[in-house]
Amino acid sequence: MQKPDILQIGPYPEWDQIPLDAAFSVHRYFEAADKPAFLAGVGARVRGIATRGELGANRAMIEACPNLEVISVYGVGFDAVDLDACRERGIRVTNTPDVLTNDVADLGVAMMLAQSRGMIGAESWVRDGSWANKGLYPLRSRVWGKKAGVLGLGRIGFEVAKRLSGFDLEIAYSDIAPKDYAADGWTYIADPVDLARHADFFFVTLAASAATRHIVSREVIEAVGPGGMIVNISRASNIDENALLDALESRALGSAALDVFEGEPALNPRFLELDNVLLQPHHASGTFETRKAMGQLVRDNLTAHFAGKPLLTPVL
Ligand code: 8YV
Repeated sequence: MQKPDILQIGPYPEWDQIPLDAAFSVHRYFEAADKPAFLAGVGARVRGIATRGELGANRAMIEACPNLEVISVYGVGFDAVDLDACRERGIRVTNTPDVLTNDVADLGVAMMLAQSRGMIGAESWVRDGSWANKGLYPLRSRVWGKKAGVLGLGRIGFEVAKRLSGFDLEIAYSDIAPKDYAADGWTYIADPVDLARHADFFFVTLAASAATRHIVSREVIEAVGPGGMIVNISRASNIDENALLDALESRALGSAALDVFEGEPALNPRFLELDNVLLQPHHASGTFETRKAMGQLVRDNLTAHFAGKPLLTPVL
């Protein structure tokens, strides 16, 4: 039987690439020097797209594939897929929820701890001889017992809040409505600005969409304030990045810990000048165990689709 043709938007680890190549006729978009010419050549044969959360699939790609049936995203976020273009043609879309939830929550909490306790600077303090030459490392802010605000109590937000409870933080959250699965003692605060006023640590954990763009506005950022920290493990588009940079520069916001950036992997050079931001390379789901489970789910969704079976984790 002929293998279905799929377009692969970005690279995967070898342990995913080998079984993907075995099951499908794979056209590697990311290796093409002339991408429009590549799409014009293979587009008509393509029945599936395998992509990554941050890469998605834009309208031009989708329109270049007139026989496209399904897009399988390696990631929980599918905001970079043009869903309108998919809806117009009945193209199915899948993602990889659940398998990455705990790792993403772990990294968010680790970023909060690392940034609050100055662990990156403290590491340099040891390595560059400052400890021996200058003495004790400057004091940093306590974490436990403070107030956390979690913007978006979905799967990842819930796991973040659960972990933060273990650090004796007082939890408040915002979402479109109170959640019945929130633990006793977690306070619902509808308005993000009010949540920000309450929070020492403000976690951005909501799924990104056009509706949530810049939901963390200048007003929200300033409400977190000079003593507060913003942690973003969702998508850069959820935060007004210019307002964030202004506030970090002026110290209207105390600090930030970020795994996602507008235009990543390039980032606004203003970030590199700041000593009050922890920068991470969008790797919250980046463990062997989780990435293997994500890769498997990407393939399982494609396989189910081409076998005429129900998709495992459809979003459209
Ligand atoms: C990336 C992500 O897909 O789950 C998401 O939405 O953004 C990530 O897991 C991952 O970095 C692989 O590209």
